[in-house]
Amino acid sequence: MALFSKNYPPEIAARIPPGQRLVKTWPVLHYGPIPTFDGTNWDLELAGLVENPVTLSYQELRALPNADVPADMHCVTGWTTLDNSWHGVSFRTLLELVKPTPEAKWVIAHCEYGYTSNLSLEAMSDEDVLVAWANGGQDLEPEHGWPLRLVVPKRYAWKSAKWLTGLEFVDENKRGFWEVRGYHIHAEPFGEERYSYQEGARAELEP
Ligand SMILES: Nc1nc2c(c(=O)[nH]1)N[C@H]1C(S)=C(S)[C@@H](COP(=O)(O)O)O[C@H]1N2
Ligand SMILES: [Mo]
Repeated sequence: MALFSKNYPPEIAARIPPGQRLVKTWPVLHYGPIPTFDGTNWDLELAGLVENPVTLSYQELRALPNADVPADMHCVTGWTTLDNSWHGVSFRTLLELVKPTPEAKWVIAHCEYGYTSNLSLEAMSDEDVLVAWANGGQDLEPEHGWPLRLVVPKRYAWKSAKWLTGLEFVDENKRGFWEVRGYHIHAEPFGEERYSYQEGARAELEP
């Protein structure tokens, strides 16, 4: 409808998934309170079906090879931001460290206050997936996930779990916080995979 259409140049329009609108500011969106972080009492636990489970202190995590990842962001409520620049550690670097066993097919992100999200290991293994502590050259604000968040650019942003405390490798699909509330396990914005009823019968089993 003309009322809602914006005349973006084609190269911009091509980056806005169906049903999404571009916003200029960076909205804050989450369920529940914002945790505080004072630099102590924090670690990242990498566990489950891996050869080498590790618990990383904040210093240990940041000492791993760092990565810069440009990415767009799409929230299932309808907003999209373009050209974010994330800084952190590539998920692939964490994979090399822990070495998932062949049985590992899914990854559960665990966060402060019990928020979880799940994704297939295949989706997580994309080269642009990272755990990040900075955006646009600045440390993340607490409301955007400080001290660490997951970033999965090619999936709706509820998969980009803020206040990350652990990544668990499992052999079956265990739905996360929004996934049990009717949202999609794969959540690809360009396929408009918003809701679980769109998943199809095999989705519970097939990564
Ligand atoms: N721990 C946690 N992470 C979360 C959420 C949440 O409720 N808790 N909400 C998700 C949703 S729905 C979105 S759209 C993004 C928003 O990230 P932002 O607030 O940095 O824009 O965070 C995601 N990560
Ligand atoms: Mo969202």
